[in-house]
Amino acid sequence: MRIPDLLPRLLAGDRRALARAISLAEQGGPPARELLAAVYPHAGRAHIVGITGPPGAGKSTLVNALALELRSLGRTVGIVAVDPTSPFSGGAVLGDRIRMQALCGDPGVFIRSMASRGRLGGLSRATADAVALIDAAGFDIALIETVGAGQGEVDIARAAQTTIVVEVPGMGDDVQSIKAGVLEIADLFVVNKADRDGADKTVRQLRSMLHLGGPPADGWEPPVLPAVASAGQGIAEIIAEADRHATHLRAGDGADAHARAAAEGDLRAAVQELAIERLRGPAWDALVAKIVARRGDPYTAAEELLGAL
Ligand SMILES: Nc1nc2c(ncn2[C@@H]2O[C@H](COP(=O)(O)OP(=O)(O)OP(=O)(O)O)[C@@H](O)[C@H]2O)c(=O)[nH]1
Ligand SMILES: [Mg+2]
Repeated sequence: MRIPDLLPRLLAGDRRALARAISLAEQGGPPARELLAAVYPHAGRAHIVGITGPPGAGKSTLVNALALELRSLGRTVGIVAVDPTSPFSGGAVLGDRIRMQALCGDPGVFIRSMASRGRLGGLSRATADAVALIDAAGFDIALIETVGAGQGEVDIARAAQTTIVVEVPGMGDDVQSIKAGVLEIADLFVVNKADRDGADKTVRQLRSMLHLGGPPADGWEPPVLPAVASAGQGIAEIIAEADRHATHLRAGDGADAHARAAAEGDLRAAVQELAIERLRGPAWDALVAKIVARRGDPYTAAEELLGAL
């Protein structure tokens, strides 16, 4: 389908057009850029919420429960499930599909799994594009599920306006088990599996860790909420707090700061993609060979290439 045919259907919220648009964006190159340029002015209305946390914390179950609750409130939801390994890794993704069947027939819900295959800039780029397309298609909320596995979660958190970090009881006394960097990106903590022993303790520990950091610079104290995602408990409270965070961003300069950081990230990625695309060729290959042979270095080679642009 040509972009001029795809675009009006996408903007009307057609889920099949949206799925095709995301596939097109994933392929990268000039058609992807044409599409993203055309939708850009139509995006920027959705509330983008990232959900991250360790493997098996219940992120997918939580996303499912949040989506059901949001639908009952009449709000539309686009879900991007980011699988850093493979779309065919089996269990988790298959389980997610089955779990999400209750949502499948609903035109107010869109679900997409992303895998790390593909283009330059990788998963975080592809995720940001998918979210922009969901946003342009008019969905009220975009939920991004990503497993907390390192730098990726921080990159993806950058695409989200509100980041929910999911933990489970049983951190014990080892508060160090909360990875460095995670505290900084969390706008909301959920202690899921609160039907298990030790949930209260984990909630208390997280709250005191947050207090140790002193009053937050932006005036937002991340709430710590217990939940039993598998039983739908605590879900309404999470939505209320996410809404409150969105309001907080709009009231302060938080939204602007976020929008600036996101725009800068988008521009940086675009410059990188276009520059490399233009520079690849015989001269590029010759420089690679020189660097391999240690007859040249990457910095001098980069200067040479950019000078030629
Ligand atoms: N007891 C209990 N189990 C839960 C709860 N929420 C989810 N689970 C179970 O925990 C397991 C993992 O849940 P998922 O939702 O797949 O977790 P995830 O974080 O998405 O896992 P990955 O995507 O593989 O990292 C499943 O067996 C869920 O049924 C909860 O609140 N209480
Ligand atoms: Mg999952």
